[in-house]
Amino acid sequence: MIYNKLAETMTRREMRELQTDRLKKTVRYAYNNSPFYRAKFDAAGVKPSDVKTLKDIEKIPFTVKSDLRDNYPFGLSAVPMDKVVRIHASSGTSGKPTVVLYTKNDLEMWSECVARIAAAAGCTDKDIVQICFGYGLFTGGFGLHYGLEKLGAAVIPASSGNSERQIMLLKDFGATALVGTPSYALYLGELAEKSGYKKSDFKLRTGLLGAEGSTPEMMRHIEEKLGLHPTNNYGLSEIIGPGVSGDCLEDCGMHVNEDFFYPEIIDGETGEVKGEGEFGELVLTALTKEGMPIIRYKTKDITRLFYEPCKCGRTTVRMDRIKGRSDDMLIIRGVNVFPSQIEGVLMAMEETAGHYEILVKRENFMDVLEVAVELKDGALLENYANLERLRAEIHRRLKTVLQIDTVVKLVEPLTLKRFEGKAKRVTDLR
Ligand code: DLL
Repeated sequence: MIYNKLAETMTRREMRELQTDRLKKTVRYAYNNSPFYRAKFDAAGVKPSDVKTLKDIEKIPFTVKSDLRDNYPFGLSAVPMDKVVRIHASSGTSGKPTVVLYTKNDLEMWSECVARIAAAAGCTDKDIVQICFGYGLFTGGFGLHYGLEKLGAAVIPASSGNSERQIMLLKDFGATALVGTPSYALYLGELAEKSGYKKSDFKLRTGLLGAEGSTPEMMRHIEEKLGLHPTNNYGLSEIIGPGVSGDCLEDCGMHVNEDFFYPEIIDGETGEVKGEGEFGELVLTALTKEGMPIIRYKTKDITRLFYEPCKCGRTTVRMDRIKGRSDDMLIIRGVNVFPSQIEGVLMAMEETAGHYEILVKRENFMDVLEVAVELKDGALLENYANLERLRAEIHRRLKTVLQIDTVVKLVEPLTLKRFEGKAKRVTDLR
């Protein structure tokens, strides 16, 4: 079902006209209301009147994460506090969180976006949806919650944690859709199996999974464990939270709500804008935001865009699943390695479960990449020859993909750390 036919099936020309109109308005709005943006534009010698076409966006300097940190907490605001009705923050890895502010209209737009991506993933008002994202400063819980309510689904605000109880609720309430991170969905599937449940004990049909990277192979593991159709959705706090883009059932990239978020792909180093289908860093501009306008935000997420209309009927631009973050990219002995490449290899093996850890260290001035992966069946550990064969095969496949040698460790089922929110799989000790 297409939630908003008008917005999601426009011709390219209509979309560009709408985006141009909204871009001009938002640039003027930011300049007039946000001291941060006024200073940024003035420093770059750009005036709102310089932006007449979509292409003119390239005259505007980028906004980066440190702009938000340096202006902590409310320095990017464009409204007085009496217009703010919600405050969220993302924890980030170091120092102060980045804070985001929403007006009533911002929340309305956010719910609309989430309702659209949930409908694209196959959810309807008949669904019973269990949300396993944390309800709090993180945008995942509340973001999905209000969007799914807007769609008319019955929402179970289970929040994160207490996995045994999550499984009990899934079963007893007959949840038909699950919302969470891919790694947590997989964990719930495993735990259900271990606790003696069968797939047929659940009515799950759809997984609305996001907030972290995943590979098609990982999604297949989730499907196998929970018997649902997993879909991927993307967003980030600085732009709105979840709802920036999401998969439809054609499984060919995530439809961007581009009447609200204008995407560009750039070369992260030079800032040069790239063409359709080329990989690069995603840059997003919120086209209607009031509380905290954000223009040309460098997400650090690596993806590419496709403009061809989709078989599902939507004409909105699609973004490929995130290949990695530019700051997640490991440089091992001079070679660029994305954790998602390692995941792709590991998840494609029959014998391994969905859990792995990546450790990078330096030994004798050399980078060492160590990959630990859980076996599906612990019995394999008792047969040295088979174990060694599997280890060598994983090593060989990783070498083909990464072009470097790795140290592969096979570990017993259920021994690596599990996560209730976003998984942290990489430790870099260098
Ligand atoms: O993770 C918002 C969200 C919540 C999205 C729930 C989807 C579902 P932040 O905590 O600000 O916001 O983290 C944003 O997470 O820049 C990406 O690096 C990563 N990310 C989010 N969704 C995906 C995804 C939320 N589907 C950062 N695939 C982003 C890969 C994702 N990475």
